[in-house]
Amino acid sequence: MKMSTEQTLILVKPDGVKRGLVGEVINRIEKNGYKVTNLKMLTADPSQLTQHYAEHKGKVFYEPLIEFMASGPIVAIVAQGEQVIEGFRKMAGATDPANAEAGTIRGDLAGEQGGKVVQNIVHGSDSVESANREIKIFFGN
Ligand code: DAT
Ligand code: MG
Repeated sequence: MKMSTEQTLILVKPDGVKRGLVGEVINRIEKNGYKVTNLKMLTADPSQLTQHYAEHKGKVFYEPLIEFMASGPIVAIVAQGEQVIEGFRKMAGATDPANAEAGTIRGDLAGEQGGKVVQNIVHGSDSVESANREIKIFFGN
């Protein structure tokens, strides 16, 4: 099996922060054997969000997504560990919480978001390239 220690960018989105789920998300990261190597709370500015979500520009959910992500404080976390990128995405569960399995963050905790897919508690990078790019957006060089 290929060994690779990676870093990923995790965001606890405004719904997660408002609902008091910051500790729960960090606890799950650490329980799965990953290390938190950087962390901060911030209200994202539009330029951070348009860079972060550039791949989704033009999609129907793009504007609501950006607006929602700017609607309140978020917590940005860098987590490190063996294949943490894929590992955290498994922990997060399906993008639409309605399809997320029990045992995942979205499946267990995003139950009452009334069908709003944008309110799915967490973001996790989807590749090494995305992780490096996204960590820079939120933590600088
Ligand atoms: P993920 O966050 O699982 O990587 P993504 O990168 O495809 O998902 O989309 C980014 C965010 O945009 C996602 O967390 C929630 C929102 N989103 C994605 N697909 C959506 C849809 N069909 N309707 C509404 N919001 C959506
Ligand atoms: Mg994504």
